[in-house]
Amino acid sequence: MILKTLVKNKENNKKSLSILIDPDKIYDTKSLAKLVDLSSDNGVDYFMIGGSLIISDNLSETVKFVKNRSEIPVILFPGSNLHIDKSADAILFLSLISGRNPEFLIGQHVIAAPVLKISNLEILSTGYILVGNNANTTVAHISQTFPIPTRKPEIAVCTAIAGEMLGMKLIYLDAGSGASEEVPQGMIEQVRKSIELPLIVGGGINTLEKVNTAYKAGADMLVLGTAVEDQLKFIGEVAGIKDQMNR
Ligand code: 1GP
Repeated sequence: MILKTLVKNKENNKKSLSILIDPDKIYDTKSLAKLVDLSSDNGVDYFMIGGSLIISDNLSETVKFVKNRSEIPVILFPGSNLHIDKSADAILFLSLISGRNPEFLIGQHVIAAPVLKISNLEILSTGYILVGNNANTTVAHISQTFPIPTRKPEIAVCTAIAGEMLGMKLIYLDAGSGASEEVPQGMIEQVRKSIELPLIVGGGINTLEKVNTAYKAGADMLVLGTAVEDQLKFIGEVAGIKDQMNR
């Protein structure tokens, strides 16, 4: 059970690391194999597979490939109710609580629910909070929502508290894939202090300094995508920081 592990890790202040694989971005099997092997060797905790678009039809192939090659659990990170693959281990059942688009708050969920109910996927109910100063990103455009501005941590705090009160099990602060500005340290700290739930942080984390800062500010799990695609050796370096913190 992934949720149980995440809750226990949070209680013990143990950090975890997820690598995001966007099926649209990694085309050749050789580089995907390398990414998976390096992740296994370095103790990466989870793979997340997904993205807000998924233009290619590589999703189920990617999940299968990763599952065949490693023991690391695969969590789907869906951009819509079309992005379900039953051979994964779990799915982030995301409600986009920073936005006010009913489709992404509850609409897609209603459509996906019966399919998910009969799958073996672990359902991870997640309050998904987009952060950033630019509504000009893929995720903002596709979701037709505005992110929470980086200088408004209090909105993120109230949103996370509401998510927790609504019974969600995880909170995910995301600056969006490839973001030029990551979720600010102060916002992570304030959200961390306001909720008991495990806190996931991602988007634009592309240096070891940012990794350190986000973990220290209170992120229980970091999600890294773009920086890993750019340089596979980043996996080992980040895992090193995580291990050091968990010692
Ligand atoms: C995006 O948080 C993830 O949803 C990862 O972002 O690709 O910027 O690492 P990056």
